[in-house]
Amino acid sequence: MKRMLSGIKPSGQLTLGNYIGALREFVKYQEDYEMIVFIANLHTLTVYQDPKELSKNLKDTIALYLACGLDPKRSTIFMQSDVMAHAQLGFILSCNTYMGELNRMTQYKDKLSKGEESMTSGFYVYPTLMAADILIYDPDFVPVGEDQKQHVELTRDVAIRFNNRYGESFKIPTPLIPKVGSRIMSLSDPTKKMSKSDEADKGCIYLLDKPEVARKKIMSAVTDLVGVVQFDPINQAGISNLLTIHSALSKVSIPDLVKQFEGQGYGNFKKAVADEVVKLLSDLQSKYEVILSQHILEEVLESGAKKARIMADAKLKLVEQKIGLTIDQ
Ligand code: ATP
Ligand code: LTN
Repeated sequence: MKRMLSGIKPSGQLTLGNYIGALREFVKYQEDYEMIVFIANLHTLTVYQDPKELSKNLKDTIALYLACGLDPKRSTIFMQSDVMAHAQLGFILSCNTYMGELNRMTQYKDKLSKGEESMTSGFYVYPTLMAADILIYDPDFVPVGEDQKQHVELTRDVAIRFNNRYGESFKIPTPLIPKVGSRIMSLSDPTKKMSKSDEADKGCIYLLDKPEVARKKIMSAVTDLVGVVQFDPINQAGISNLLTIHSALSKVSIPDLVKQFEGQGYGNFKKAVADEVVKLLSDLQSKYEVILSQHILEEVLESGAKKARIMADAKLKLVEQKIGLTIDQ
């Protein structure tokens, strides 16, 4: 069975973008792959987090993972900081990554161009920790949204370099980008990604939003003056985004939706999108409440970390031997 790995950074409440672009895909993948899914809590520290809020986000994230259908019996689910080998391999890999490579990372360049003054060094080297998260488990595939593809490409480059220098150590992973929904856009500014770290709350649907709040957000989503429901991301970014959301949730293809809403105004179409979103949120939230009431989260995380440590510690040991960090050469 091929192995697949991915992580979610719990730097805020999970969004509809995370669900469509990532979580929903993971649940499907566990049918056919050995899935390793972790909560990248160390990655959140690259920007300041309020400790209480972070802790709550971690709890909600893991509960929502389970509510979405990730099954701890089939998949390895754990918290990144519970497996210490990630951080240790992260440092080793940062010593095999050039600053020129990190300077080319889009997320870094974006922050730099915005004149961000409080950029931490952790943020700068974060792609090398991500490379460690991946390479330490030898996965075949890494499913990520479009925005993370560049990081998986860097991971491949670093792995190839390391293998050439020190001998075969890591499997070279392939990024997997979902076709529909790899980039759900903000409802208030459809030229930007729907993002949980975005301040504009209106543009983002959180999985724990009250259904009626989510409905309002969809109904007030930015559209255009064209007045025709059609897929044209350049000229009708808002409507195209809503089509993507509807299609991802209802599984009706975009061309079929366009036919279905031909000659109808945006109001009717938005209502249909809102119905799909409300259906999803109501279902997820009732499962989430049940999971919280069962008090199983710690047990799930500990048993996941136990499985993960066995794989990660073995890989770290091999790497340490290869680079001469041990005295048994
Ligand atoms: P941030 O919103 O803080 O920039 P993020 O949501 O991109 O962070 P993660 O939570 O780590 O970061 O993302 C988890 C997965 O969800 C990643 O694979 C990411 O690409 C995907 N994802 C996040 N936002 C969207 C979106 N708007 N559309 C599709 N996929 C998304
Ligand atoms: N960097 C990712 C989260 C992440 C991840 C990973 C994804 C951390 N480690 C390993 C896939 C594989 C993000 O910000 N979305």
